[in-house]
Amino acid sequence: MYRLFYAEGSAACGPRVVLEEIGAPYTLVHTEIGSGKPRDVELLAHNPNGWVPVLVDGAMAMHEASAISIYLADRHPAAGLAPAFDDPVRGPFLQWMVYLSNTLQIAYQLTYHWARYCAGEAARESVQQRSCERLREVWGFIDQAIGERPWFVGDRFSAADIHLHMLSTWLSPEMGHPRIEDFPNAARLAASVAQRPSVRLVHGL
Ligand SMILES: N[C@@H](CCC(=O)N[C@@H](CS)C(=O)NCC(=O)O)C(=O)O
Repeated sequence: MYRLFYAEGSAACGPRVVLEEIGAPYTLVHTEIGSGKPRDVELLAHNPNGWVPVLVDGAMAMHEASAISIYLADRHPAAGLAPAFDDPVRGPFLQWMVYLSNTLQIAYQLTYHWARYCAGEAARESVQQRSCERLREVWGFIDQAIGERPWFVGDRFSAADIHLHMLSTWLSPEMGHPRIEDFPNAARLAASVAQRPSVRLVHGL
């Protein structure tokens, strides 16, 4: 039985969709992640950053949403959520899972965790403005990469589509972010992912 340290609307949603898709039994550990709020002691033992998600699988615990999704997809190949090791699109799959995590997620952090990226309040506006610009640049790059294809990697649905959809739900035009509709290929893909029962359950659609 997997355990997932979880908070609604957080980076834990993607791994939870993966758990739903593979049909493995799991329990959620609902976790406080509000700024300034104390963190669950067990969460901190597994991830001293105090972030969700953390996946616990027996004696193993790991953090990082995209790594958790890859781990789960590889452990349950019958679900077909990751290309096999000898599949020609295995490389691109890993590339996009890492890119979503280390480039697109960071563009959001400049909005939601701006204080991590500047020395003080005086620079807040500049950092958040750059976040909006960066989100437009990175989503534009992803949109071009998707092109006419129905899915992000190869010709089938994968954990990369789940991760991309999750990140599309973080766009906040009220905060100056672009809209997903500004990127028609990404919007089409995210809309397809949003039809899945797993995604409707986790994202409350
Ligand atoms: N690089 C981590 C980032 C996870 C992350 O940013 N989690 C947020 C929720 S979306 C969190 O727990 N934030 C609490 C905090 O920053 O203290 C991942 O991809 O899993």
